Amino acid sequence: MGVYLKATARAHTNIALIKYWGKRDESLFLPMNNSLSITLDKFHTTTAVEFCPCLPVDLFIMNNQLASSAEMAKITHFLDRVRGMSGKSWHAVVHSTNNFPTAAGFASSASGYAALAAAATKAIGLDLGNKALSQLARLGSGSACRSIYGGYVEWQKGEKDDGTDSFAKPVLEGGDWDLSIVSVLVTDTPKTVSSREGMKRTVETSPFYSGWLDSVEADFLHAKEALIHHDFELLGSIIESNALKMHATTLGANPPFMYWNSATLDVIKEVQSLRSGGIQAYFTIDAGPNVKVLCQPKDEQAVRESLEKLPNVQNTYLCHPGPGLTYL
Ligand code: FM0
Repeated sequence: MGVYLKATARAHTNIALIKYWGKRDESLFLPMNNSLSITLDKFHTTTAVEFCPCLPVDLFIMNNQLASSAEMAKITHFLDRVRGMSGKSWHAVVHSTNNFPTAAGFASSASGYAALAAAATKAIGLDLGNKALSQLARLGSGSACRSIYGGYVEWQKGEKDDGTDSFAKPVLEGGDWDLSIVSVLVTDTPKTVSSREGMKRTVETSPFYSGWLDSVEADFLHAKEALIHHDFELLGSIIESNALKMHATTLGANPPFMYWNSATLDVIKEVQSLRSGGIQAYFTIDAGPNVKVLCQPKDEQAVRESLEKLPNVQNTYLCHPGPGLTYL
């Protein structure tokens, strides 16, 4: 049999319950704090990688379009690591497809780099375990290290300078506790400050960043306890407050910035009013204006209906905990 260096992998996006916000090492994507996430069932990236001696450069095709040279350079940088690990120097064609619109406000870098790490290493003949895959995915985008696993996942920040102790691991299987995540789309306009730039500016300039660091470890530990004990009210109140603290740090940055728009606030208010009416729902917000609302399956329809009534809500997507990496 001739050489046939091709593999296809799929990874799902994740939503952070306790946010990764700030790096202690930018080139190794080492975080300042531990984080916690849910991998979502609805949104995934499927990536096929084929290495071939016939290629003079890497090619990256995203959703059936040739990627920009900037995107291509990032993929080549990532594949260089994979080539370095394997001792092979061939270039590759990377074919990646999201089953959700890339501009729809859902993080695609997490599922994207998790799927790429898995497909590229398998194609080139490396047999990495999930821990090594998580570390590799982290080097493309921090949050990608969590998308290796399904269900509820923690990313241990690690202490070492070389990053060998910074990787994700599962906390709870999705099937152990079914929660609902209503993903609320308020705008599909790309954000002006990327999470990478936003966290860097915040670490470097925001006087509120020390407040984040002072409290995030307790949030992480309490949220993990709440997960393990299936204590929804406790989990919800911690994750909501953790998201607010993250966003508060951006207001203190120089220059200051804010990920929310007025519709974001409308959703926040609606979630608060749902709670006053006896429905347990809690929000979280990543580096953008869209909101994710966490509730229990018994309340998911009521939560969704009330959010869809808001004039500035464009769409809602109902998600549940999803699977980890799969190979196709
Ligand atoms: O996901 O600079 O992974 O924990 O989404 O590529 O490492 O895109 F809310 C913000 C994700 C940040 C929280 O940052 O940054 C989280 C955030 P990179 P990411």
